[in-house]
Amino acid sequence: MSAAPPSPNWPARPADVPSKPVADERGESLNRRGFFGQLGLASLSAALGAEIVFADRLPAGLIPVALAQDNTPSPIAGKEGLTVLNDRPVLAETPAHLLDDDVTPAKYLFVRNNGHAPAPETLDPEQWTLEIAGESCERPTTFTLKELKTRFPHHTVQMVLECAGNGRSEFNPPTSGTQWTTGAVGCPRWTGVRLRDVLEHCGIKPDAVYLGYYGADLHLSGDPKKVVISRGAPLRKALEDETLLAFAMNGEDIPWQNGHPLRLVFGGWPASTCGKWLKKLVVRDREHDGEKMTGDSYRVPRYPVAPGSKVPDEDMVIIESMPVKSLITFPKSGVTQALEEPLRVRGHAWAGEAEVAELWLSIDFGSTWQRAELGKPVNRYAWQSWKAEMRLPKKGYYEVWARATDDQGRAQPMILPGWNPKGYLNNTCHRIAVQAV
Ligand SMILES: Nc1nc2c(c(=O)[nH]1)N[C@H]1C(S)=C(S)[C@@H](COP(=O)(O)O)O[C@H]1N2
Ligand SMILES: [Mo]
Repeated sequence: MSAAPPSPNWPARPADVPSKPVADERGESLNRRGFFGQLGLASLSAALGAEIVFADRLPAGLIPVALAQDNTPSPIAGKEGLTVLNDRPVLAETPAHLLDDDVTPAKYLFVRNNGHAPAPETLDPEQWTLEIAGESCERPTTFTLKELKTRFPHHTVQMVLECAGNGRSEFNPPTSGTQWTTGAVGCPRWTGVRLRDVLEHCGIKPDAVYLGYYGADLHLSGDPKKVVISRGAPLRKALEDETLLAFAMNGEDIPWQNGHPLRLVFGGWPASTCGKWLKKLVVRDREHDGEKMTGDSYRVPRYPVAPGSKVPDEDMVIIESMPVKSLITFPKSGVTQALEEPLRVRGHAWAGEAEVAELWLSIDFGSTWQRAELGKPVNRYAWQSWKAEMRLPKKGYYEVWARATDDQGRAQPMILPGWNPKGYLNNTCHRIAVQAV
């Protein structure tokens, strides 16, 4: 027998917080509370074109996911079917159903640029160099990419890459930054040399505590002296087996927008730590103080705060491990399902530095849960695939919700985790719409 289902932890939405507009299928703006003020359940069902079967369990104020989705695709070079959120800088996320592969193909890996990507003709692997320096590096050295590849053993690790702001669009009140829905995540296979091997070769002084990176991208202002982003991780993280200086992804060159010819990859940490178009690393005797290491950037309050709060700087802490999370990658949201057939559902789950222990599914807005079959990760920091067969009791509109629990007993919240000033770490249950006919 399976363990008890995860207990509901429905968050109280503060009554005085202004609701965020949500675009409906006709492109009209709906106000979450206004929507339900004007429309009853009957008109909601009419808009969906089906009866909401578990309507008695539908939380007040929740927009059915079939009405809340917006998958307007637009092309960028080398990418297929991604939703482009911005073009300067390029920001593009992946619709959930395109993340169905166990190993994310290059064409489906999201793009998050803080500045302008270096021009492709400047990214010659033959000419590329990486400088290792910083006050806590014994022997500062500049390697050519060729030297890195020939001097150090190669390792291949499949690792989740997820922007800490993935899911930001759902926070209320809205927070500034890219309004990602669910698609700023992927899990390709990275090949490179271990950062530890290279750092040990250069010598790490006993006072070293942090590693910072610099890339070759250009600041949005066009000022070459301005740094786009310069983050990193504590030395203990930098020295892990899985931390790579990656020169290949899925056995090929890393795509241009994703950091070709060299990028840093940390397992289970925000993707902002994984410097692209990598030119320089600094071994620091203090917490790295590069661009986007301070203030609200990639930081969250050390205690829960009321939505909309101002949080003192000294109470903000750097995000480390990403939280437990999952995606339903099949079927595509909005699918029509024959009632006689079992509904086959599958997806992936991941939990930062932890492992996913359980995956539960609900078709009745989180009232009851069914356990899915969950696979093991191919290695630490890879996502885990899961699948299940479900039975829909009668014709009508359903939502499938997926909820993962990690090996520390932490589960995804059903609607929203704690609000924070920059809208990071939204690991809400993913929801898809299904209509049984
Ligand atoms: N040089 C450089 N590295 C960078 C960034 C950047 O703008 N420039 N963005 C970071 C952030 S915030 C994220 S989420 C990931 C995105 O990686 P991707 O574009 O390959 O998906 O790269 C990180 N590394
Ligand atoms: Mo990010």
